[in-house]
Amino acid sequence: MQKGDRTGTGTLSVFGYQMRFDLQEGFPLLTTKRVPFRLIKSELLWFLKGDTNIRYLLQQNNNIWNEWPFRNWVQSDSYDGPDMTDFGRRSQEDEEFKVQYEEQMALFKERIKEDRVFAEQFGELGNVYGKQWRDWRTSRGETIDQVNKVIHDIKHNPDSRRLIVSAWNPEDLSPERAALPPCHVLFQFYVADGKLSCQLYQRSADIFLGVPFNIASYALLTHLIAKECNLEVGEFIHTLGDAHIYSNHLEQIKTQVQRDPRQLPSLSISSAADSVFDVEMEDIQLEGYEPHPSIKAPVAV
Ligand code: THF
Repeated sequence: MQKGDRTGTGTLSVFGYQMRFDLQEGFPLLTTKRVPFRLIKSELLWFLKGDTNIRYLLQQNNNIWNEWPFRNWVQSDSYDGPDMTDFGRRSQEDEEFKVQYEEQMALFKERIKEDRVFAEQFGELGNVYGKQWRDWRTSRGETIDQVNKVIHDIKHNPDSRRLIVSAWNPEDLSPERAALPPCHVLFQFYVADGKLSCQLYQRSADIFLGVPFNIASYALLTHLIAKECNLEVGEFIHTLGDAHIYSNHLEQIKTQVQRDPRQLPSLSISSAADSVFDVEMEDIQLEGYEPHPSIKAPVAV
């Protein structure tokens, strides 16, 4: 059904949908358009480090999280450039504005990379995934490393029905505490027949842009954790809450669904990295990825 949304873009939406991917059949990266896997890798490694500042992403030339800190910057008292109110929508409607926006964004990115103090203040997304996964703060002032704990539990108590990591922390949902409440809210592991499966609950799913990233990201996480725990990979089960197509992605999707899927690529992880926390970009390689060409679309902010 048609449904309004926070960003004002407009969507077609359904509530509740589930997909299953057998990770033994290949690595689930879309072949009906090229999905930039290096961005998925660097984002996941960034989450796993517990990092919540876009500086690391920019150093890896990954721009997928820039819009949120940029908005904080242009709304702050320290910003004195041209008015950037509603930059997402306006840069699509107004060519002249788009030039200005791109200039300001380029300056912002340079400054985050060059100026550490600026990055600490304006590159922060707040208590987003990395924080909740690795450094959840309790009311008693303790911290919980959920990812480390779940790996320990998979190794020592694989039948447990509590193999869960939650990014949803009700205390941290306001804009002052986090740039965006988590979309991929909670994941659970399951061990059977020597295989590790993972199910993700995603409350809000941007079908064209986000979901291909999210599937590949959790498939990669499952591979990494399975390797550390000496398990094979099982299934990735993706459960969606509000599954939506933004109205400005419809043409792109019409093109995409006319294409025939191709053979899935396979993943190889270097044996050099014992722990998921030591894995580096070069340790993860994709083989046999021959997708249809990429299809561009604007991200709703
Ligand atoms: N907000 C919205 N509206 N959609 C999302 O998918 C989304 N994410 C994260 C946070 N907020 C979101 C950010 N993840 C792209 C991909 C994933 C993102 C954000 C943006 C994107 O633009 N991908 C392009 C390539 C970009 C590039 O090459 O730099 C693509 O074609 O895939 C959901 O987790």
